[in-house]
Amino acid sequence: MKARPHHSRRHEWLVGFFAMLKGLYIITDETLVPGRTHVQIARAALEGGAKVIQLRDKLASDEYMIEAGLEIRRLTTDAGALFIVNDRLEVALACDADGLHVGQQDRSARELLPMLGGKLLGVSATTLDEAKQAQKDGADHLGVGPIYSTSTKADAAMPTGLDLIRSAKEATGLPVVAIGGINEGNLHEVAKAGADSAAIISAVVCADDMVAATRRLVRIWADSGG
Ligand code: 3NM
Repeated sequence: MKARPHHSRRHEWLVGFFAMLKGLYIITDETLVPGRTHVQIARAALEGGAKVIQLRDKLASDEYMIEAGLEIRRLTTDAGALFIVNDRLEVALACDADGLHVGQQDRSARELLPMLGGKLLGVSATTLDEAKQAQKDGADHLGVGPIYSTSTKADAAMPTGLDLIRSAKEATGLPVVAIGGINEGNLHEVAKAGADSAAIISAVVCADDMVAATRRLVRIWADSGG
């Protein structure tokens, strides 16, 4: 599914998106395992059954990200998966990604929304207040976390625990993507806590076999009622 809705079709598009935002959401990261590229990670995650791929690179040039993003756009379209770009509006637009994800430190949702042309907009929240504010600012889904402690994000906040998944969902009615420290040992708790999706970096990117690791996570998610 591709994000080309006219404004009047946004509701219809979002309903379709909510159905797709269920399951494993794998975020690419080229800094963890030297030589593993965004495209390789995305390809493996999709082969393993990921439903959403996010291209995330805090250091690379827009040009570099666009080149990777165009390939990930093709791969996600072929797999029937969603493609989200972290932080970089220009990259999301150039690659025709399905959406953009921003953190609390990135450009504000309110500022970005009019420039997104109907694409999805996810916002990270670490507290219930941030979740409510994100919704007011126009977010259509939330990234909630870090649920557990993580060393993948240098400036990650203190772990929120699982309760924020349900409270953010109840307070906003928005789909919730849980993130931070999620792995094969705790994914079942995240599914049972009511998350729509689980966003994962290191448990896939650092695995010896990224396809097999994604497959195991997909299985755990399904077996836990996610
Ligand atoms: N954002 P891992 S935690 C990118 O809390 C990111 O908003 C977070 O990586 C947040 O799955 C995080 O390896 C890192 O813990 C997630």
